[in-house]
Parts: sequence; C-alpha cells; structure tokens
Amino acid sequence: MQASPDVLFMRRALQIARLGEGKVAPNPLVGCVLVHPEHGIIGEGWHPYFGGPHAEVNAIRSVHNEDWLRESTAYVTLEPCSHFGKTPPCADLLVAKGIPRVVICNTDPNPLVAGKGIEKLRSAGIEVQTGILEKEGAQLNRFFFTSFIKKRPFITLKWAQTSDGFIAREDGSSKWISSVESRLRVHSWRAEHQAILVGSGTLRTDDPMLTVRGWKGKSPVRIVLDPDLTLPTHLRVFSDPTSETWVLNQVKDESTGHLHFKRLNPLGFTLADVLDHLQKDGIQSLFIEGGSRLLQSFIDAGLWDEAFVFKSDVVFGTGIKAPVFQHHQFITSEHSGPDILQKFIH
Ligand code: AOF
Ligand code: ZN
Repeated sequence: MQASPDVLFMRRALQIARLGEGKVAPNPLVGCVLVHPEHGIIGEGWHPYFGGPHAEVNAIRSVHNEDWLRESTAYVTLEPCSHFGKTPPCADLLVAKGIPRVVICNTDPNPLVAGKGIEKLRSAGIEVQTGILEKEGAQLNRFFFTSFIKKRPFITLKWAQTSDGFIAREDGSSKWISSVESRLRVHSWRAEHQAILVGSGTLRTDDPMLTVRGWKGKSPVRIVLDPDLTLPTHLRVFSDPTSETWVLNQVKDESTGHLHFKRLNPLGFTLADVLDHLQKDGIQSLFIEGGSRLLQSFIDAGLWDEAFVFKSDVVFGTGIKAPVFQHHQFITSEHSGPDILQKFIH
C-alpha cells in the first residue's frame, strides 16, 4: 500500500514524539511537524519532559520564517490542547499563527481537552483532519490512554519460564531461567514504566533491587505490598536509595528519604484498591515481574494489558508452576538469545 504525504509526515511526528520517552509521564508523548507546500518540513518539535513546552510550541519556535506558517499544515500526534495548564493552549497558538490546516493522530482523552481543542481550531476556520495513524498513536501513548479510559495504570506482566513450565524452584529461587539478553530487555522495560511491583514472596527469596541497570533511563518507583509491615527491613528495596519505594500497608503513613509508607484501607485492601491508589498518585504504567501467585492474581482479576513471557530451554523437573492466562491474544514471538520471547495482550 502506498503511503500518502499525510501518512509520511505523521509517521515522522510519531517518530520525534518518542524523543520524550521516559521523561514526559504522566503527560503523553507528542510530536509536531510543520510542513509548507513548497519548502517541505519547516519545523519540528516534541514534548521533551514533564512540565516542559508542548510539541506545537517547540515546533513553531524552530521555524525560521513564521510567514510560511500561514500556508503550512501542522501534523500533531495528539489533539492540540485547549486548556491553560503549565503552558497556554496550543490550539490558540496554532490559530494565532494563521496555520490553515491541522492533521491529528489521536484526540486527547484528558477531560480538560477531549475534543475542545479540535473545536477551537474548527471554529477559527482551520481545516482539521483526525485519525491519521490512529492505531500507531494509541500504541505509542498506551499508558496515557489506558489511565484516562480504564482509570487505572497500564499493566505489563513479565515472567520467564522453563521449557517444562516452571517459573521458579520449589524454594522460590528463579536464577538462570532466562539469558543475559533477556535480562537486558527486562531492564529496558523497567525504564519505560513509571512503577514496578513484585510480590512479597519474591522480595523475601530474591531480595531484588528493581532498578534499571545496564540500560539508560530512570528506575521506576518500587511498589511493595506489605499490609502488616512484616517484611524484613534489610531488604534492598528498603535500603537502596536509587529510586523511591512505596510501601502500601494498613498501618501507617510516613516518609523518610526514598521510603514512603502509604496507608490504604486499614481493614484490608484489594488489587483494585492498589491500582486506585497508584492512579490517584499519577502512576500510568505498572510493570509486574512476579512471582507466580501475584501474576496469577492480576490475570484472574482481568487486570492486565500486555504480557511478555520468556521461554527458555532450561528444564527444572519440579518447582513453582508458571502463571496461566485466562483470556489472551498472542501477538509476536522472537528469539532473545537462546530464549523465545512471546508477547501477548489481554
Ligand atoms: C498538546 N501538546 O505536546 C502535550 C499535550 O500540564 P500541561 O500544561 O503540560 O498539560 C498537560 C496535558 O496537556 C496532558 O494531560 C495532555 O492532555 C496535554 N498534552 N497537549 O497540545 C503536547 N504534551
Ligand atoms: Zn498544548
């Protein structure tokens, strides 16, 4: 299929939107390309970090001759905003610069905007086209969209299993199932997510750091579920200050350094309560690494979006069984060193 110029320019806008990856959350990744009928691309910009200028502002700043804007098309991956946030509305800016045509990938689910940006443009006489590469845009900002639509963070599950279907030995240890390559991928996914969660069993047996190592990017907030505060305090998630640790519990609200105790319902809390709390604290993406029981409880509750499963050729014979999906859709399978990496969506 031949790609039209609109598709090509939007593809470019999506490409530069990614330059904000790992830095914009809980805002979306947004790219903007300004195209003049004779001069081609005359300006580009993206939302670079949370609180920073919006993509449209940076794109317009990059243009040498602003007169060209009166004949140009703006390709924006997200509906231009209509609200006064940390910056004035981008829709007003596009109108003020006399841009005659705006092409948009996705509408903004943020109720502050949600169609009002497009309305502003149209009522100023701008020709607006929406839905160009909509699926690609939805995939790029799946964390942002899920958080607004499902009112909970986007949930990614990950585990590694032996060829005979075990996630760990009987004592809970899971060393040497997946390869060095696979573990590096895990660190790249950690860097993409805002928060990371493992079960208390895994914390006790593996004492993981849950930080990003060997890859570039920010370590996610470590979420620990410890209702009665019975986990040993020497665990590395408590002592290591690389990133914040939020201990969701029924006992106390207290903060010292990187350690934040957050008291949820003192009578007990559910997975839904946990997700609700994270959502309210601005967490749009949650990476869940195990163990089997915690993963299975999210699967059984239907609370997941994407899953990565490594299958290694190691054989354990006995051990703790890997989780089992209820409803899932197979997406891809590829090699990851000696392992096979399979991707599923809910
Ligand atoms: C745009 N262009 O590049 C982005 C938009 O707090 P603020 O002022 O940064 O506003 C954040 C909201 O603005 C965010 O939730 C989303 O609705 C929209 N993001 N809009 O026109 C951009 N990043
Ligand atoms: Zn804006």
